[in-house]
Amino acid sequence: MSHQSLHAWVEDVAALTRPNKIHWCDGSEQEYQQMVQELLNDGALIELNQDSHPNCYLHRSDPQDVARVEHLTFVCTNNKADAGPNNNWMDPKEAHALMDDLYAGCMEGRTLYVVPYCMGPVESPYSRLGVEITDSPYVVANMRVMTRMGQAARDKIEAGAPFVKGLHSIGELDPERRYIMHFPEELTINSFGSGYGGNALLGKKCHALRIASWQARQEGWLAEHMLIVGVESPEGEVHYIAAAFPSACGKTNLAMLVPPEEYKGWKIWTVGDDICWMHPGPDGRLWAVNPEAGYFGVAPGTSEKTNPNAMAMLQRDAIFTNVAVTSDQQPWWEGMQDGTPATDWRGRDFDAENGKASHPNARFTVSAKQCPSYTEKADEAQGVPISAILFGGRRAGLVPLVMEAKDWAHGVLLGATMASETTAAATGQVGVVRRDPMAMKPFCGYHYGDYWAHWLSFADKVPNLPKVFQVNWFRKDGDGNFMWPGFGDNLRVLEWVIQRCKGEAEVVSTPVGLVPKADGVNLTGLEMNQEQLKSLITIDQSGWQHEFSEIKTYLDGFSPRLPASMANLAENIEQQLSS
Ligand code: GTP
Ligand code: SPV
Ligand code: MN
Repeated sequence: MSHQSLHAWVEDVAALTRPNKIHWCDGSEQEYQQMVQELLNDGALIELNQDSHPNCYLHRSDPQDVARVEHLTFVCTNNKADAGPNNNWMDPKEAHALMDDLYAGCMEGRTLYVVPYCMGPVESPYSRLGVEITDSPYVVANMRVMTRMGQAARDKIEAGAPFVKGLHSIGELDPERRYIMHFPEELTINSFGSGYGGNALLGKKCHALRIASWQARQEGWLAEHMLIVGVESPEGEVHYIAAAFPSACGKTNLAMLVPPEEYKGWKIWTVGDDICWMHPGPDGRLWAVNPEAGYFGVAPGTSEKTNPNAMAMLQRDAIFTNVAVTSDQQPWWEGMQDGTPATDWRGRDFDAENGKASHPNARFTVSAKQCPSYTEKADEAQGVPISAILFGGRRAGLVPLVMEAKDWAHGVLLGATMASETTAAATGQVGVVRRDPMAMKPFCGYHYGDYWAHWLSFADKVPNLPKVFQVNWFRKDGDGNFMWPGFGDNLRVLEWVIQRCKGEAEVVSTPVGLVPKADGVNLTGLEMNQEQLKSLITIDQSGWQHEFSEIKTYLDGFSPRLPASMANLAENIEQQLSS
């Protein structure tokens, strides 16, 4: 791909979509301010209280365009089987014809923005380039915060570096004419009819996960839906942990947690909150970079108590989407300790009878550098070495607070068989338990059987692999209350995880994994006692037997590409559970 092909592509797209104007984004502050001004003028952005929240704005999306749309998201591979049962598939020719029809003349009266971006630190060998063409200035403003957008990326592309081509139009925001299409073999993304989050900010889920996971398999690395956090002990030793939790299941919160009071001298360093690209390093460890430069985080539930670092980074230079506002134009959402909503996320006078003030998937967009726990490691070319990988989700029962895999292959099985309650991050029913392997169900750009085989292949390639754990912050008691305090107190679990990585702390071996001893997790300062912790880490044999019978049926759905060793391991664990 070259300079020529970027310009030729932009010309082709312009001929198809017929915009009034073409704007090549340079990513400058001046350009951003100009974009904001235009958005303010036409009402797409609303100024928030500039005294309390300088440079903060509110966007109200179309009420029918508030989350990712998994049923309208497709992976268009030449061979249907390559997309796997985990993806919607359409023939590439058919998909292109459908999209070209939608794109014909769709930018009439609008500006076409060319958004060159780099996923990952610009000078990193692990980084990847892309160009998003969009007719949404809101998308451009968000892409500037979320990616390294502008001239530096364009220069590299014009010098001949390969790039992913993403074409996006909001169309008429008609849910009946909305598609998110991926052509991994062409390194191309086509998105139409939505202006929201992962549907529209194409660098994020479309490029950095669906397309990148495809490339990662071919090239021997991993593109994952994981946060990256550094945990520094009082002795100054830092361990980096990557964790895959499904959407709205706690990645942003874990990535920037504030240690509990008892953890004097401990520090948390945030490298990433959503996406992690991992490569085998020269020292035989896995090294991770965060391809993103900003956070598109869940607002509801974020408070001084749960996530003070997020509250601090949201005081300035942030875009809020679908939050409520107070009478003095400050952003507001459910869970916030101060303020009262005057206007709901749709701009109506707030009426508690009428439901929530903010949308459950209301979000903030903010530069990573504004987070008090930001570390310059997030901009280092080689990334950070990963000591442990966590898989987690929302499970009201069964899954213990923490459990360690017996080896890499078992860790892959833990990831492949995880399940979680659905959340408002995607359209559809909320609170239904579904399998979400590696938190990648909506994002894996190819057949899960091939994906697990790829994960398993690291055992032969990487001598010092991270240890793998499964965690669950969301166990509930009979009254429906969370049994574990979560948030900052999750550091207590991370401490145990790090001890295990260092070969310390004892475990109890069970058929499904290694759990801590009852006094293994530090509870100092918590109201919880060892008896309560025990109920969080005890393995319910018959419950797990039932789980494994479901797991086996689920895994069978991926044959013939399901790795035989994985099926055997599941079988073996089930036998241990029944003996
Ligand atoms: P995406 O951006 O959609 O990928 O979500 P995420 O995984 O980053 O989730 P996030 O950290 O934004 O958390 C989602 C919701 O879960 C928020 O309302 C949080 O307040 C809540 N949450 C996060 N961590 C915990 C926890 O440890 N315990 C409990 N009970 N809730 C949590
Ligand atoms: C998620 O849903 O996992 C997100 C938000 O991080 S979105 O960008 O909409 O995908
Ligand atoms: Mn996410």
